Amino acid sequence: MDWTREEIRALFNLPFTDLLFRAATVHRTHHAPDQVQLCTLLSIKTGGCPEDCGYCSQSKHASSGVKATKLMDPRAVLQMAAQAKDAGSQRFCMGAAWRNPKDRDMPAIVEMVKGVRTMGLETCMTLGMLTPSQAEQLAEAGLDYYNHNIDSSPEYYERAITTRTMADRLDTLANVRGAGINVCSGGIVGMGETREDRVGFIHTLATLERHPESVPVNALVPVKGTVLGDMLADTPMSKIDDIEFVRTVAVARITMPLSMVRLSAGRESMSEPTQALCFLAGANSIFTGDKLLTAPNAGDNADAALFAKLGLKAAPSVSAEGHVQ
Ligand code: SAM
Ligand code: DTB
Ligand code: SF4
Repeated sequence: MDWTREEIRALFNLPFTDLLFRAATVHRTHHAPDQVQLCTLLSIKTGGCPEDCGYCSQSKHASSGVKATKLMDPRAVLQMAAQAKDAGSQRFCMGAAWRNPKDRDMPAIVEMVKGVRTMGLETCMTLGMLTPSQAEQLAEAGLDYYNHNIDSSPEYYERAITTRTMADRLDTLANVRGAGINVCSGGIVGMGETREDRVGFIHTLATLERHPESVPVNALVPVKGTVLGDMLADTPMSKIDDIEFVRTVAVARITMPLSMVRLSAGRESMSEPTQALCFLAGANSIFTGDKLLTAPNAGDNADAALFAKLGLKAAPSVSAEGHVQ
């Protein structure tokens, strides 16, 4: 559907109970409402990134204290993937703090994709901008998903990042699509943007020629030493309002009914009732484990307890060949 900004604004403006009812109805029409997909993140190359994303601990423009590392050895990556699989994860997402991969990095990246896939895990990579030929190489290796976020509305984007444009990001998404890889694209809520920016953010995703198969909705994790982390620490409005966050999840669900909506960063500091509202509003995927890329995550024990309380279960995992296991 071709959503207009007005329609998306009207969804955000609905009484909360109406919005939630509508989102939950869309959700259970297309997805099992008691199932949540489990994904595990690994930072395969941390820190020292030349980009200036104002939220990110890994930018070399930030003084967050995150140490820069080299690209991990593929064997060490496979060990981590095996642990994730044992812990019940379905998808293994590998992230690198790059503006874009260099051609000399590609053989190691391809080895990681092939190895993780052979284990029967879905593979996802997030490596920054991709050329059409790099996207082709990843597709040939069997990469299932590529994550590249638009992050915010076109208007707010420029306040958060100056070293690459929203148009650059959309080009990479087109290259990923063109190579036949599933698209994972979302953004961050709580960077000091307005409601109208959240409208523009969802509108950009929901009017892509094809909706991203996965839509991560992150709540800003304010990191000391980053532009946005420090800015928010100095203002009373230090964290996105929980109800507004749930509204954003609900509007993503209604406008992109078939996508997996991932309750991503920021869950660690989110109350159980807020997370429960997100699941009701249509979130059906989370990151497991006690670490995201550099920031803390809720952790498997907390998640197991929450799932038990809510009667949620891990979605059955799909092997690389597409068979339900
Ligand atoms: N360097 C690659 C890129 O930016 O395309 C991949 C890794 S990057 C860390 C992936 C995404 O994580 C960003 O686009 C952003 O949406 C999210 N992210 C990064 N730092 C965050 C933070 N402090 N809080 C919430 N989300 C964050
Ligand atoms: C996404 O949208 N969220 C994940 C994943 N894509 C790569 C990353 C969240 C990063 C949170 C900050 C950190 O760990 O440094
Ligand atoms: Fe680099 Fe990605 Fe962080 Fe931006 S979000 S500074 S591109 S690692």
